[in-house]
Amino acid sequence: VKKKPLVVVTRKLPDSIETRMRELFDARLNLDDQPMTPEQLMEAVRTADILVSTVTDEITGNVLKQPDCKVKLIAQFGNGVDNIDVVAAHERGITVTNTPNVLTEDTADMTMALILAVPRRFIEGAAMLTAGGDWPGWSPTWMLGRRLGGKRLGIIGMGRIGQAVARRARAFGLQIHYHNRKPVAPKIADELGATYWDSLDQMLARMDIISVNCPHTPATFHLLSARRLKLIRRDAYVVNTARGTVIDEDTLTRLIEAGEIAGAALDVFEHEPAVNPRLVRLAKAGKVVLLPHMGSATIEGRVEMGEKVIINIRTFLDAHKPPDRVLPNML
Ligand code: 8YV
Repeated sequence: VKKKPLVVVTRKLPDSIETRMRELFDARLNLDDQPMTPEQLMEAVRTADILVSTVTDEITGNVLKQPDCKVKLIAQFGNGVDNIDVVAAHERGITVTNTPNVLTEDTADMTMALILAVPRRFIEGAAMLTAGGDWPGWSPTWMLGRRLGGKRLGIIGMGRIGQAVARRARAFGLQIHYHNRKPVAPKIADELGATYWDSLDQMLARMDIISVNCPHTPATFHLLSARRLKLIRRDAYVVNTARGTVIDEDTLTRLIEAGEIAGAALDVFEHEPAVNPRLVRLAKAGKVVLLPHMGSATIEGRVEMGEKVIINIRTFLDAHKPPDRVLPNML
């Protein structure tokens, strides 16, 4: 009898996915869902044929360059693969896959919610009532926010998620602008009514709301650097559902504190799960909205991500190229 491949799964996955993995593979599941320590991760790549990883696993070059590293496939449960040294994996002949598409719409929904959240102040309002706060009753001048319609939204990264955000934002009456490595196809730009900015600097200086929707790659680390953040208008908002590392978070925090940027809505942070206490203070003051990395967190999405992981593993084991391979030149 052929031995089933050992598949080590670093985090707890939806029940239906774990059941299927047990049927198909010799699956070593992580039932108590504690993130793996660096030592456990080192050990996992030495014992597993296949590793199912998530954003919380730092799979560095050091982890992969161990002489007795055995793993042949790293099947990431997630779209972003910035936690994996893809170049080091490639050099060692290790295949890396991710789970694109299935989380696009959910992430775009959450981005849209965050685009609304700070200007329309609904988190602040809800928090006040939830805390049993004293509501003086309706007043013509109370809890006023800013209208979305007619404002300019600047999307950084016009891939699948950026485009899904643009479609939603257009329905809310926002004018769509974007910066990307290259313009999208004219047909898509037309459909989205989207204006391309080759210069990120120039776009930043003119937008009312900026939404970060690009992956973290070496080229996008601190893309919103201190210098660029200073180009943003005083009455503008920054939204990030991509990766915290794309923004110089400390400078963003300082600029909001100083009233140089109106506010921000952040689902991701530079040093997750740590959240800068100064951002928390700004949240209490209604200047920012903070979410704990929930962009793709739907039951449906997580099951579909798990199904994609299984397809990638099975195709790999059938000696075919898995559909969602990530190659260094894609970064
Ligand atoms: C996932 C994400 O929850 O897919 C991504 O890139 O940020 C999230 O949707 C996480 O990465 C799981 O690995």
